[in-house]
Amino acid sequence: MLSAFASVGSRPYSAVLALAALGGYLLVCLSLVSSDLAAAPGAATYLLLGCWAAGVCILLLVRDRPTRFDAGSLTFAKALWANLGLVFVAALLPMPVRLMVLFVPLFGVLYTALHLGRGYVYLVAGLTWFGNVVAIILLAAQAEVDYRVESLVSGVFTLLMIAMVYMAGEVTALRVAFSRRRDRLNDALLRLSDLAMRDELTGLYNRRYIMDVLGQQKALADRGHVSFTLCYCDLDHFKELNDRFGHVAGDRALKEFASIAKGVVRSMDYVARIGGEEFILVLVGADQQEALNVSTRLAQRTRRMRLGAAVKNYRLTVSTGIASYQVGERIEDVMQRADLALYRAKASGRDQIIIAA
Ligand code: GH3
Ligand code: MG
Ligand code: MG
Repeated sequence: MLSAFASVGSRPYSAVLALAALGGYLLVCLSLVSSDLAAAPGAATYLLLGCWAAGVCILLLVRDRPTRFDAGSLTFAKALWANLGLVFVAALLPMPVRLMVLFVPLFGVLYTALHLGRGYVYLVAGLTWFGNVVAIILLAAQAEVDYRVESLVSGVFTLLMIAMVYMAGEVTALRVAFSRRRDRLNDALLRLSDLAMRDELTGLYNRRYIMDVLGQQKALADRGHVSFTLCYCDLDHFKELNDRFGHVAGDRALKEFASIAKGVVRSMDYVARIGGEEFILVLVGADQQEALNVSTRLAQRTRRMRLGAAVKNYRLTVSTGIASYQVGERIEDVMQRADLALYRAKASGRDQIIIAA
């Protein structure tokens, strides 16, 4: 019953399964009640079982809030209700069978520890124990009971419940430790995948990642969806900047250029550093004219770029080659066309933007 309850909502037909478990359970109760095996049932017992069955139906109808853990959807109410049903029916049973049935709610407490927090586990355990006391008091009110046997059973049940609560605490602690470790691993995985796709110095996408992006954009364009235009940028005379002002100033210029480049594109575009002072802008859905506008803004801002107090009177510029993707061509082809345009921009004096033929 407990696991049928736990699976409600997590598997197809799980509510039907839980209802079938409830039907079977009630069938056992009724056959016990109608046989002379059961310990003298009365109106109160029927009332209790009726309330319990109604509670099960309500719990099956109520939509649970998702729990922190993925396994099933066992809530506190479901766990408690399943356990209470068991201790109530156990009180009706003749002695050896009753002891066996009383073991089930004990395992129910352990099972609850797989799904719920420590506090709820203690509550389920305490209320199950209390439910058992109520069931025995009800039984004693309706039929002759041997108080010595009842006290012995209750005592053993109490001790076993304490042991189960202890074990449930250990299970919860293990589960919490595992879930913390899983969270840490997920964080590390996220960090690693971020490192794998980004350039360390500028934080822009790296060559590997931008090649993947280009593959995806090509697939979209070839299927008649949105196309793209490439801007291949190379900083002019960058070696000179390094030679005159040092690598630290060069690194600073690269970072500054990266942030300018990110600022001139839209959020759907991509900016990558593909080599030392070479960058690629992938402008999604943009044509050559739009790419020219973006590149012009980039060139203007690069000229105005501040390189720090140590680098005075040095104007950094950028040359750009633009190529729009033509359906069916290879990624290497469009990159080569942009590269050739960039080469022409360099050849015509740098600080130029050339559109590929
Ligand atoms: P051109 O105008 O023809 O592009 O000339 P250039 O000097 O920019 O080109 P070249 O290829 O001769 O030199 C590129 C320089 O970029 C050389 C290298 O020291 C520098 N560089 C490459 N990666 C880094 C980096 O991560 N940090 C710094 N500071 N410099 C770098
Ligand atoms: Mg270069
Ligand atoms: Mg250069």
